[in-house]
Amino acid sequence: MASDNLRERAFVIIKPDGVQRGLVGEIIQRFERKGLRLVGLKMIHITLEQARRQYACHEGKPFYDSLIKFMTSGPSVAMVLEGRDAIALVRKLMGATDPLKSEPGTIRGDHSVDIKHNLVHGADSLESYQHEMPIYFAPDELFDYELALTGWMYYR
Ligand code: IDP
Ligand code: MG
Repeated sequence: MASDNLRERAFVIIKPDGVQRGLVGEIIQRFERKGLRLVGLKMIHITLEQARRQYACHEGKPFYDSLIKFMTSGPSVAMVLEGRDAIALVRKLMGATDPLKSEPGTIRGDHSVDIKHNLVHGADSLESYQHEMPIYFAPDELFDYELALTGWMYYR
């Protein structure tokens, strides 16, 4: 069931392959069109330390070293999106990790063929949001504002 919190925040990274492939606008547009609004946005080159902190949960897995190398290989775009059930919505719009499982209509389902080069990262729970977002954003880099269209998007 949908929550009453219209201000849940989700953390997303467009990975280096998304920047290299010129898909930054396409990916941001999908989130905006759905009704999520940007409250933070910046281009970053993820450092080794940031990547290790972000992916601490995957340390020791066979793909860990190659994932860290990939994520630090070039510029990425980090963002925070806000809206009802933002975390789950972002994950739905992203699609599954495995290209054979990501449905057409999702970002990964429409644009990626590889389990590693899958264009986007999205924190998958409130706990991971709280762990990951502060690695990249300072509090004054996030914006509180109202959208005039809110009343047309949400039943209250
Ligand atoms: P997620 O990004 O959909 O949450 P996770 O299982 O958390 O997927 O894995 C983190 C990232 O590690 C993936 O997005 C992908 O880039 C990479 N990855 C996951 N599994 C594999 C694998 O089996 N081989 C290579 N890279 C992988
Ligand atoms: Mg994950």
